[in-house]
Amino acid sequence: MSEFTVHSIPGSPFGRAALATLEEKGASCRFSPVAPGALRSPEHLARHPFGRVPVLEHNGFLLYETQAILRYLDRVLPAPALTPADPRRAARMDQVMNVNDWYLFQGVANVIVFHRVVGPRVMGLKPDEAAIEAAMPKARAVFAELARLLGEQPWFAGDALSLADLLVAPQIGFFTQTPEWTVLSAPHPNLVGWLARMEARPSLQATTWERVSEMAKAA
Ligand SMILES: N[C@@H](CCC(=O)N[C@@H](CS)C(=O)NCC(=O)O)C(=O)O
Repeated sequence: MSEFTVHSIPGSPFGRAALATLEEKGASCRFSPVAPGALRSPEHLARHPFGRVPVLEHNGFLLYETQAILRYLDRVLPAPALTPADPRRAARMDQVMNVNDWYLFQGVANVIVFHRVVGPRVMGLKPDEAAIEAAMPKARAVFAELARLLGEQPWFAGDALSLADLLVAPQIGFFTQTPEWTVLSAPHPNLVGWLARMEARPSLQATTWERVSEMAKAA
């Protein structure tokens, strides 16, 4: 049995970042599906008091918050390193990870991706067009800033893949399934190229919504 267990929901971009990081490290893991209706169950709240996913379990050690999970994996599985040694590159990595959590997810992905992709697919909801429209100015600003931070580098922290790429790619990947992507991506060919490089990686290919749903069925 694998020493790592990821408790998550298929389709969760944060869960995918944890799974993709394990893939990049060549580490196997057990996927433990959490039913969306069970997020507030006593069993799950004992793992994650805020009732979210993912949660990593490693030989009895439980950890929630995706950034903490990714950094922990990078420490206990040091090769290949996914944090730059150079302080400024590492700072850029940290900055992009926070942009993901504070500006891309909050008020942008959790509105646009929710109403366009997750709500319709998981709950059969109709998109709230007014909410999507209201989120667009912030979405434009966030994509412009991510494109600026990426610049002409292959990866967000420079020449080598880092935890920032693995956290952001699952989140941005969802936008390609929305009509808003045409407008949001048009000014940023560097971001489009980066996403194509990310999605071609075996770690991302192994952790699509469909592949994680298969893991959940097999669990
Ligand atoms: N800050 C958390 C965010 C995790 C998060 O929001 N996960 C979503 C799924 S992608 C979730 O659990 N949503 C359940 C809910 O909002 O009730 C992390 O980095 O792990």
